[in-house]
Amino acid sequence: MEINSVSFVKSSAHPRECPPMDKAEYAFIGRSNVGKSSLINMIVGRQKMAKISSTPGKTQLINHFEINAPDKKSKEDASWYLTDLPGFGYAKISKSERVKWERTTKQFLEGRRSLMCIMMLVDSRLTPQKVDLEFMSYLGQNGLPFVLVFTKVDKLNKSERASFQSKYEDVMLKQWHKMPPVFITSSETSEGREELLNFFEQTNLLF
Ligand SMILES: Nc1nc2c(ncn2[C@@H]2O[C@H](COP(=O)(O)OP(=O)(O)O)[C@@H](O)[C@H]2O)c(=O)[nH]1
Ligand SMILES: [Mg+2]
Repeated sequence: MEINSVSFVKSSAHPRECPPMDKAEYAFIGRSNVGKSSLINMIVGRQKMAKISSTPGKTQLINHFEINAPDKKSKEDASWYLTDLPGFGYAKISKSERVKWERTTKQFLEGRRSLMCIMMLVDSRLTPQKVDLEFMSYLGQNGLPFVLVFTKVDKLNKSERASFQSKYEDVMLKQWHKMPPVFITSSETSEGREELLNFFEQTNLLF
């Protein structure tokens, strides 16, 4: 899929400041440093669209990006939002900041009716982290649809590459009946980009 244009819409400190819910939307979430901003940049093909932070935990804003691309079916252009959400699980964050993050994020996820899917990012080098599993439980309990996106697969060696996914699934399937859709990505090599764009294109049709 080709992208015509991408633009930064706005940063919002609170869900009520977010742009109108008039377009299909996909929200990227995961622990600080998992690669959310890098993945958005990789998808849109622009190095500096979403800011890549070297200070984890710093971005506490909801960032909306608007993508415009030709639609295969209608032949007209379609536009939708990719949303970069504040990261979680940053060790040095204060309790009050964490509570605030949780309130704002949950309010956003539960109230954003145009949200088609939550892109749950996890680092492919790590075994399932407690905070990630807990967050996915919360999504499941609230009926919020999500897919699992493995990041940084360029950092895996051959044997890690062969086994990371099944190791992850072994843990997850203790808690879930089946796996959500999975995407395997690298912002370094652009692996997974076509699959993600196809997913957005297909899912946009449901809006
Ligand atoms: N090798 C590699 N590094 C990555 C990848 N994605 C992100 N990074 C690095 O991981 C760090 C955190 O990335 P960032 O996108 O800011 O994470 P965020 O906090 O989730 O938005 C940065 O130093 C990125 O360059 C990837 O796919 N491969
Ligand atoms: Mg970021």
